[in-house]
Amino acid sequence: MKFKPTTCTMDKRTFIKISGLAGAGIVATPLVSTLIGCGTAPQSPGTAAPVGFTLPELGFALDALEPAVDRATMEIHHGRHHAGYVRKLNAALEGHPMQGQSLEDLLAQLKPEDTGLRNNGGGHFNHALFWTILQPANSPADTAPSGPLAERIQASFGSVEKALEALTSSAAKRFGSGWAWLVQDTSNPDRLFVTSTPNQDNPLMTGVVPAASQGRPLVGIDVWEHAYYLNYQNRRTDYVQALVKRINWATVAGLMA
Ligand code: MN3
Repeated sequence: MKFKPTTCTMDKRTFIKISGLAGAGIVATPLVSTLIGCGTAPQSPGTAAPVGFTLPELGFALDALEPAVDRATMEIHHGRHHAGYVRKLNAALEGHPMQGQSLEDLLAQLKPEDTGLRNNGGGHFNHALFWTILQPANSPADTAPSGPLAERIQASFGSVEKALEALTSSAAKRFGSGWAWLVQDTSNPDRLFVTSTPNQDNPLMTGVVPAASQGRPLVGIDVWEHAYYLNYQNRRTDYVQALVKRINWATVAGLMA
């Protein structure tokens, strides 16, 4: 059974319900893009309805990630940067043959020269995932991986600490703007790995990123300066170390195939 969103806006309650069910093995596990992704808004016959993706709401208050991420950074990051990717993605899709496709399908078809869709489609997906896998400091949700996710981390990295070290190191070494990822190998679901990509590229862009970076993204860490510079200035590693403590591992487990 494939989850079909009824609107283009991510609904956190729906997401939690679905990821909970998915964790119990009842339904196929959705990618975040499936939850946010429809290229066309519902249309009534005879109306010129607006077409496109919409900015998903945050599932928490703007200051809920403090002190790891400050409120001002969140305001600008979600309300301006992410909103800008959505707006430019919709503009790039106007009259484009890929208009109306899910974000996941769109990303998988991109070629390196599809600059507008690559930067803004990636920007929309990456940020939607980012907001989804973070949780407030006072959240009652799981704070450590468990079940199959914990087993796969153990088998792939040796321990959760080593997995987080690999992720933090990958984030620190990414030169310039980009993302560090925890990825599930699509041909061997028991294998998780860490990689990084430049700009707004991501592991779903199989026509763009190297084979070693392709797979199912479970965690994305934004290392663009806009994600941390107000509070951390050039201390990227401090930001990443604080951020990985805010990962909602129950949500991440629900994103695994
Ligand atoms: Mn960003």
